[in-house]
Amino acid sequence: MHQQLQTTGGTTHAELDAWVKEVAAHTQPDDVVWVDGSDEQIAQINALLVEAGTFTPLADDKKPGSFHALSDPQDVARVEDRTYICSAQEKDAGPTNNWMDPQEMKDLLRPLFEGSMRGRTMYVIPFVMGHLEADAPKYGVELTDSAYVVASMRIMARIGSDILAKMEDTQAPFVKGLHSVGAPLEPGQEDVAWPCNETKYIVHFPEELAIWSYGSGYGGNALLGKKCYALRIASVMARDEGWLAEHMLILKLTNPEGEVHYVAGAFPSACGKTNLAMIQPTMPGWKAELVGDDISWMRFGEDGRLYAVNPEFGLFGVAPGTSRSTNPVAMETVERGNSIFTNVARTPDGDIWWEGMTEEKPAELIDWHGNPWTPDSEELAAHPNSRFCTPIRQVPNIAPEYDDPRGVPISAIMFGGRRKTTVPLVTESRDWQHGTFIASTLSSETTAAATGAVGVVRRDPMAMLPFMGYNASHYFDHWLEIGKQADADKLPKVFLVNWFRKGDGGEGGFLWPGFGENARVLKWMVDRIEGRVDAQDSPIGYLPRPEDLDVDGLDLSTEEVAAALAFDRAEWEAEIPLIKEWFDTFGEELPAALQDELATLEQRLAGQ
Ligand code: GTP
Ligand code: SPV
Ligand code: MN
Repeated sequence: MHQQLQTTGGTTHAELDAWVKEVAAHTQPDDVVWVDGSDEQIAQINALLVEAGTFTPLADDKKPGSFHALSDPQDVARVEDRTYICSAQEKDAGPTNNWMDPQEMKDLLRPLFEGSMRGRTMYVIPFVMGHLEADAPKYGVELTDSAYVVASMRIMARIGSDILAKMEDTQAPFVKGLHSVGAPLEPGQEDVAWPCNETKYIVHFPEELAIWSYGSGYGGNALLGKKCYALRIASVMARDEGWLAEHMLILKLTNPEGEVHYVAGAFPSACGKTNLAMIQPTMPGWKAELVGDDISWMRFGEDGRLYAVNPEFGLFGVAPGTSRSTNPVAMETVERGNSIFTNVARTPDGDIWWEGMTEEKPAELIDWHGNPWTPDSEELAAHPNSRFCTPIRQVPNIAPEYDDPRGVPISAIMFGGRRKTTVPLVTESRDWQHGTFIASTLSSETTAAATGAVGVVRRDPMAMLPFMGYNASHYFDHWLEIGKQADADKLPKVFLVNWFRKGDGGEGGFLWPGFGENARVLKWMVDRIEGRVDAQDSPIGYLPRPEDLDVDGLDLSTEEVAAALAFDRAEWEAEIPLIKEWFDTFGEELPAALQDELATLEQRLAGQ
């Protein structure tokens, strides 16, 4: 079987060749397979995954070329408490990251990786994050003993021979991603459908541009191009090279007059990026197209504006809650097939289902534990962090600019989270520094995207708390610095949004219908950018006057709209000590500009 998959003998890239040999000698796989990314090779890998029981093929008339995968029930999300930034100096990891001395960490991990690939194949996946035609393409290579990772990386990143060839041409530097599920097989030992290890480590060595991931086969823990590279390692590169690597969607908006604006939006995990990136505006004449749904790399163009590129090639989206009414574009995208569905439920006729997909629940299912399920079952059919993994090119309304290595000029950046109270539907910051303050104090209720408690309010600055590859204070400095590099009128306007505010002091239902109706908020932002509409000043920033929000055809009363938009002084007074407590985490390192902004907020709240 493996012999057939052997595609090349190796590489002429000297550093890569040496590293592959060194890792193979240490992890002791049965064979090494170079991933060329071809359809034939991926078909073979998918067949192996079906044979191993990891994949169940879905019916061709439902989801062609697609597979259903069920993980180990203990391996369902990112593991933030097992994630480390091992910079040489502890100070460079900062107070928000786990840190260990790099040498100590390697001494701890080397014995775990020793022989960890025994009985398995080690795959070599050359990939590029962003465009191969970029001025300086950002290369990576992932070595993994998981065929599921290969099949997923094929969807999520640009991988294979073209990338390797170009790396070889220039002997280009690359990020070294080492991944093992940590489940070696003894001779004759039968494999399980989802091998993994109770012990998990997701470790970054920013100075060496290296990632060592052990014990998990899931999403952001294992697909190393995504959070590990494109956010944690890339944020360090971005700091050093003067750009931004952010947890942001990128959306192209065209209004009925034909004006085009590109906006970016940072929301913590499972807080609405994919949904907003695929929005179908409810207002007549408005058009939205997707550029990116999770990660944005932004740098200044020659015209002094900030340009954003989506470095990914696929979507790894939260499944539950996705339906024809909430996100028809996502439904259409996965209908085109070629997708992997992990930890959703399977129907008897070879399709998939998750909570929220249809109003009526199917009569029978195989749930995410692999057990029979009926609507009477107490358990959820799909895990709350179950995901679809699907090629971005299948998105019906993908913006053609997605393929442009120069990226798209950003007019506005939104920050948002899940807050039942306090944070109004939309607030415009007064300037870049105030926007940086708002972003640095961003907060949200935790979700199932990471292991741990769900629904607890935590600060998630720039929606990057789990993804900053360096000291958060220095990261804030970098944001402030970026703001000084451009004319104020060329910088994106910064907005704070909250689709998740609830009535009755947080106990009631959502005050705002969300999803396609969020376009009404986007319209107000565009009008602000174009200087067409006024706003009212408030202690927290500029707010829309209720009459300025386009509510034509919206099924809400004037009072309901006002409640969604309202600034509540008492709630913000209660927020101040929480922000202070958050800022205390950073001590003296916190940029003075952010302390100034906090003082200004307090003064404004006190009516001075
Ligand atoms: P990651 O992929 O984890 O980074 O998540 P994401 O930010 O892309 O979140 P996603 O768009 O997948 O949304 C997560 C959940 O929030 C889904 O269950 C959605 O149905 C729900 N959601 C998204 N947008 C809205 C909205 O406008 N209103 C409400 N009430 N829920 C929303
Ligand atoms: C997130 O958690 O923000 C995700 C999913 O986008 S994962 O790839 O698992 O990080
Ligand atoms: Mn994400």
